[in-house]
Amino acid sequence: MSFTATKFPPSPLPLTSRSNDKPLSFSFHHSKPNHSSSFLGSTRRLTPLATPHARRTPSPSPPSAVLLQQASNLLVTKEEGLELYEDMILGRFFEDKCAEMYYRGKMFGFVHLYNGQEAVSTGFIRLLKKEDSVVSTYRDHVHALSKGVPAREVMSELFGKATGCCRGQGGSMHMFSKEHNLLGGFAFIGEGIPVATGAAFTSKYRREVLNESDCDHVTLAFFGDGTCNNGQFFECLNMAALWKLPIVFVVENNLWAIGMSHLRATSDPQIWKKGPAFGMPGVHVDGMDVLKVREVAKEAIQRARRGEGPTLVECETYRFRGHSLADPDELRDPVEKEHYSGRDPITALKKYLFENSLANEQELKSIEKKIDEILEDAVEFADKSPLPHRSQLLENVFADPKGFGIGPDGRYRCEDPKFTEGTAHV
Ligand SMILES: Cc1ncc(C[n+]2csc(CCOP(=O)(O)OP(=O)(O)O)c2C)c(N)n1
Ligand SMILES: [Mg+2]
Repeated sequence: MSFTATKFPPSPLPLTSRSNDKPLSFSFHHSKPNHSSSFLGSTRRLTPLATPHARRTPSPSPPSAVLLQQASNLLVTKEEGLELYEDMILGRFFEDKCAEMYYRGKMFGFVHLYNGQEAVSTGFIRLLKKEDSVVSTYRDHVHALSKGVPAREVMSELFGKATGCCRGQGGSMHMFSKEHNLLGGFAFIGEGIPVATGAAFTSKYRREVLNESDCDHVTLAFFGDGTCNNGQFFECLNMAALWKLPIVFVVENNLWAIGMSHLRATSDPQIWKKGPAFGMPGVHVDGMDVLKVREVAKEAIQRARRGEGPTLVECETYRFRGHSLADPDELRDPVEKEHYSGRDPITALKKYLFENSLANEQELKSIEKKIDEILEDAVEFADKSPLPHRSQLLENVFADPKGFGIGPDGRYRCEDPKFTEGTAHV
């Protein structure tokens, strides 16, 4: 099996990722509260494993990205550090603004926020080229922003306006941008994984069958822990490994699927282990640390670009808000919530930048001010933008022209004023 020959799988060695931090390890040795056998920060107890070293897959060497970084001791340049900070602040402030606008009645339907998980989006997506693809879930606003979709277009989409990235037809859960190769947010869990696998197949087909030798595009598929118990996940891991597709499966394990604890719902909660089972590397990383995520992401993306196949990365993260803005968030243990809020990824990056003299307070404040202005502008833009015309309602809907959508006179039935009153003759 090919993965034993890669440089990437979890290493039994403790690897120092930061000059002044705890060892980076792709295993269960991260800081945790006082629950000795708990799954990281979860207050639930982890079912003991059959073997004490079950996490250690046959790994010949530690990830090359980490080795590379060890030499210079600093994980980012000043410029990179500030870029990461700006992207995470954009994600965080955008979501806070969404909550405000939702409660002011500017948005409709379900809105799922990403607060707390920013290190995953930023750590992975900021490494991509424009031609690379991202496939998201219903928690997709921040993935869209990291991929470069302008805040105006994302906000407008949330307001249901014609200037949104889907002309107001997608809303919160269906961000899409052809220009930015954001291949969609998907409301059905697991629905995006086959789409991402198909996108990765396209890259390989173009390179190997159509002889487009410069087509080295990579696809990132983002999805949650709860989704890993769905069939598409397993089917796509199999196909991606079988065909060595240029894809990274990024699991954002925030320990909960709505109100269901990951530990209660999953026979083996260590999701990364499913990678080696299919013949690809599986890695666990601290998803509250953007620099660690970035190291792992670099190696996984480069591996895919080199044509060496897929990687499964489990990022242990946490959402700071309820499942959606409609969720009162009463089920999660306050101790667990407090543990993770103490590990805020933005605060952690800030600390790193200060401690390594990569930024000062003033520089970070001016980034925050810039983002505030971008968001004020985005809200104003969305608010002033027109609603889509009613005729747009049935566009892109595949229907028999003689059927429901278009009347015998060729006009959209929805244009009949009686349509919205429910009395139109269809
Ligand atoms: C196929 C399907 N089944 C059930 C649901 C209902 N549902 C919506 S979100 C969710 C939980 C998903 O949890 P997870 O994958 O961990 O993502 P998170 O919300 O934590 O980001 C479920 C079961 C759905 N959307 N699609
Ligand atoms: Mg989850």
